Amino acid sequence: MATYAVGDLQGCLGALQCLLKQVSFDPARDRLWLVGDLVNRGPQSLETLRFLYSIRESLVCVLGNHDLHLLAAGQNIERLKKGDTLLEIIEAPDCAELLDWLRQQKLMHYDEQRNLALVHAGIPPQWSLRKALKCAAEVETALRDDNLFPPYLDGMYGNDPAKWDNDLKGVTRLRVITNYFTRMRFCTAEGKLDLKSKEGLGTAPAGYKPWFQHKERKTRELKIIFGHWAALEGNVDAPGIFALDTGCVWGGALTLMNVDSLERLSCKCGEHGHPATPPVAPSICEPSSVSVPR
Ligand SMILES: [Mn+2]
Repeated sequence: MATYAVGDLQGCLGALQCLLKQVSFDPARDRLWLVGDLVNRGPQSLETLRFLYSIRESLVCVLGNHDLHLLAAGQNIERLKKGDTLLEIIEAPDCAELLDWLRQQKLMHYDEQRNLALVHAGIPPQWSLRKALKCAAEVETALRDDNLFPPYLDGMYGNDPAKWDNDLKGVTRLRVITNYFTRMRFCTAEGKLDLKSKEGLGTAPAGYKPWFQHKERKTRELKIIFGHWAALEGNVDAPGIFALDTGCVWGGALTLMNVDSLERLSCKCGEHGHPATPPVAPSICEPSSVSVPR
């Protein structure tokens, strides 16, 4: 049995199948961890989701901002933005089944034996492992609760407040938690977010750093696998931190890592006879509208 983690799929099913073939992935024996952003922008969002659903017993999946956006659009189709490629999912006959499965997924997975966490964007520096798990669980509970689910999705969008406060309540509290786990790149040591900057390590706004670079970070003993940040190109300068988003949907490659040997493989869309990926939006990695979580 082997355990692999794979970067942001965003509908790049061809590249995923290329990688699974390379490692002779067997769903009956092996495990696949997904950093989230399973869908959107890429060519085969619906088929990607269907494939993942078919091997769901072999998956560990955390949700990304695009997955949450899909859940929100599934409740209200008017939330779809230019460049989203999610309509095919919402109009599919098996949409309810697929989104019901997606709703059950987590914001954070923690593997105690490996001392390893899986998140989409990151864990803010001011949170301990215990705190992070507790906060992730608050959102996971809202996702699974029929009464909390609609107001959570309504209140999820937005950049404010930029910083965690234990006294936050309701959907505002859930929004900040969601922004940390699914959208964060740069923040201060106290966890104040800058959600506008999306480029590489050297482009931090004054006073901010990549979330994993703060030396005060409370989870620095924990190994963390994350995606979301294509501009890093899989490279970080922090021990125990593994960036897997290598921008497949933007003409880069999809990266798969064996979580024990740390060996990495990559496949580009279009390689090995798999369909090429024409990204819908030309040059940006995420929705340009501020009303969409990035
Ligand atoms: Mn993302």
